[in-house]
Amino acid sequence: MALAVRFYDQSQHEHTASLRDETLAGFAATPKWASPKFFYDRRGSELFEQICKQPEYYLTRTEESILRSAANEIVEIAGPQADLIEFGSGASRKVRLLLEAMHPTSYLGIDISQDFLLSSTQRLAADYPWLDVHAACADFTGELTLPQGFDSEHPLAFFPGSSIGNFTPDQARQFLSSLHAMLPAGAGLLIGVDLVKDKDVLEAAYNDKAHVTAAFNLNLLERIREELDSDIDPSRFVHHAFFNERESRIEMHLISPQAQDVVIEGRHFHFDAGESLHTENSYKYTRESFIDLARSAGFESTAYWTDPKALFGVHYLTR
Ligand code: AVI
Repeated sequence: MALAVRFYDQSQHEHTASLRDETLAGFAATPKWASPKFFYDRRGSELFEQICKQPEYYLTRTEESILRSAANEIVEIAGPQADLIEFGSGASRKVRLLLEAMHPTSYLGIDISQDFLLSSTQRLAADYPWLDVHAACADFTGELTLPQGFDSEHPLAFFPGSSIGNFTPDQARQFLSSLHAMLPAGAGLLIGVDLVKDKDVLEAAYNDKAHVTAAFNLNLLERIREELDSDIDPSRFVHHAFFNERESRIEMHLISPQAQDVVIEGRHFHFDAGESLHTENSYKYTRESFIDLARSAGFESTAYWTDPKALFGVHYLTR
């Protein structure tokens, strides 16, 4: 059944770098890197959903429990008229807590993974027939523009999951500044941010015993092999994740245990034995260090919630 989701394809925006261009640039660099935004093809998005269910990955369930208990306060602060814009909407599960508490007129989900975005927003449209559902396929690490067709005087931006942690602090400031420029004065930004904590707890979350995070990391190479002209063999790489205390970030890498050469789009790349491809950073903030960052992008801190173990923080920022 075709459901009423208004869809906007912003993925071919001129500022959007392609998998091909970024992969070639990252493999040619020293040290080698790949952009984490390319984790999220359909399989990657499904693996990420599996990660969220792993006992070690406390982020998702903790953020959900915070949102559940803070939902009424959030509605009071945002006001009854606010429309929701979700960045990195993925499976659009956490937003349900807000939709049910707020009953907004419209919802806009923005995600880079088109199939996933469409199926999850169609589910929202089916479950909430009173809701005007919009979906924009876009890379919001590039330029931020709201699709013409989605119009709201009182938007509440929602950026859950500590996805802001996948940006460097400079990129995060830039993203927050673009969001600040895009939102009208007085609009809110509800944002989930993972907190700095014991190294063992952090490292366990990115090295789950079921190896789902490893599969998620390696899927990036599957994608390069399938979508680009490449002989790269994911089974010749291993997942490695650790907490870099100085930078306050989890780093994910794919290590080549043996020396090897790979070809991508006709270009040859050499890996020494033990050499790494750096695939992701996941920055961890304190309550204060995140508020400082948000202030530097023009936001005010209006409210903050955490869980009893202070694992995760949810900030309400006002433009
Ligand atoms: C989406 N993002 C916030 C996740 C994180 O924790 O940085 C992605 C992830 N990478 C490995 N596990 C989960």
